[in-house]
Amino acid sequence: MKSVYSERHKGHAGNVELVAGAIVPAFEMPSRAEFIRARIDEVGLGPVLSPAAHTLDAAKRVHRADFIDFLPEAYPRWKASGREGSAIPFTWPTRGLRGDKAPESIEALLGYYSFDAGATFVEGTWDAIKSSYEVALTAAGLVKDGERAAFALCRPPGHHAGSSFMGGYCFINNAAVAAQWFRDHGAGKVAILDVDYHHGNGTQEIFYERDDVLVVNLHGDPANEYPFFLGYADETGAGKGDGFNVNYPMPAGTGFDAWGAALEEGCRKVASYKPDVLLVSLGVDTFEKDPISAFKLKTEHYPLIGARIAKLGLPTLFVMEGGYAVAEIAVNAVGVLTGFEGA
Ligand code: SP5
Ligand code: ZN
Repeated sequence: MKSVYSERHKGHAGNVELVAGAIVPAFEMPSRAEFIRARIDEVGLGPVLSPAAHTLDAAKRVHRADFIDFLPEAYPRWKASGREGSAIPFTWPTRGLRGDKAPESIEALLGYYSFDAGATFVEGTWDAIKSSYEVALTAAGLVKDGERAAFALCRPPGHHAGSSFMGGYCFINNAAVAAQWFRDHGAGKVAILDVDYHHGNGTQEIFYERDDVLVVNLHGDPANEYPFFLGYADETGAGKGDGFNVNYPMPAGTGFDAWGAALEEGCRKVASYKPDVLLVSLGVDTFEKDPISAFKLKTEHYPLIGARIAKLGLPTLFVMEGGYAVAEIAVNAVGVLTGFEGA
């Protein structure tokens, strides 16, 4: 399987987050992608290509144009306003405040275009976001041109980013962009299977009223797990999209027996939808040792996930999302891919 990777992700470094009252290094860090990159060679998965340059047009097919135009401006404006350090959202227009009116101050804009403090900017962040987007589109091109499968080693990840907001380490929704790109390049129907531990709220929001993109999500129950405010089983789509969004929320402590059963059901939904192409939002934060998650999957289970997905017999684009037990995420993420290839 061919992979696409860019070292430009490394500029998105030194970010922090607030955990239990302490400012700590963000769990989403450059070594994540570096470990996966190294593991690809270690197991001989296949060639690793650099992404081709892309304009932002494809991003604006699923995101609001003003949001996409804001992203490259965010850090330069933060600096120009005399502020120091990284740019971190910290005020949000929740109920009772005006969420319809774009403010002027950069501090306010960061909140206007986000849902949490987890999308933070340093100097190299925009170039990393852009490279991650280009990685996804380049890998999508490989699948369109006839590869059975490809791996987009995206960093930063994307599935929490919605049509007009970032959050949860995500800025541009790489999987959603690629899904729309396939639609715009001849695919009639696309399915997205999101196996990241966290609900892919951005992907769900983007396609919620559409029947041409099926979205299936396996994740921690939002009653008790981030992103909390979306991801329940009764969210099945709306309007034309009714029946084309499927959520499998699961409790903390879920192991492979129950998780694998949900994957089986999700794969059956995908199969009966008969998509022209499948995207997998590949998070491996379901791992038992993930530092911010609570499922109990073991390393031996990841190849089984890949093998089950391969059985669908679809052109498949894997898009990297989360996973934070740094060294092990490489073995687990690439384990899914070798399991797919071996099937
Ligand atoms: C792409 C992705 O996986 N994003 C996840 C964003 C999660 N952000 C919230 C982290 C909450 C951390 N809670 C720490 C518990 C430590 N035991
Ligand atoms: Zn996650």
